[in-house]
Amino acid sequence: MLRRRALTASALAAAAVSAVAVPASSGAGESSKTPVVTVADDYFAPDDVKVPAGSKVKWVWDDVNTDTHNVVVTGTRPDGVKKADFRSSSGAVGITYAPKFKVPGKYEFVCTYHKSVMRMDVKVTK
Ligand SMILES: [Cu+2]
Repeated sequence: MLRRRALTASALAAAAVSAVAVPASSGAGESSKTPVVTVADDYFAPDDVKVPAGSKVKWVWDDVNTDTHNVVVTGTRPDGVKKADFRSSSGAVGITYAPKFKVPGKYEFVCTYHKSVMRMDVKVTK
């Protein structure tokens, strides 16, 4: 398990580097990079992300997954944000999900297939 996490961490680092190289299509002048979260069997890495309002967070499904996963916001979310606003499709591999966070506050996400172990927070600052 430790070994697996280490591999994922280096894959994450590589993904983060390529994310920096690709400028955001909107948000002129923004230089902030988009955090990348790996969706794996059965955890999110990292499981705590902080971004300024207006940023995206990009979830990327690990290529070696055998379980089905999704990313769904829980009841822990800012007022005015609907549950339907943050819900990815479900699958094991080949999925990316990169919603934009406009409303500041704390968002909790789960994989609905592995709720007890796959949970994470996104904190959006003003
Ligand atoms: Cu899952």
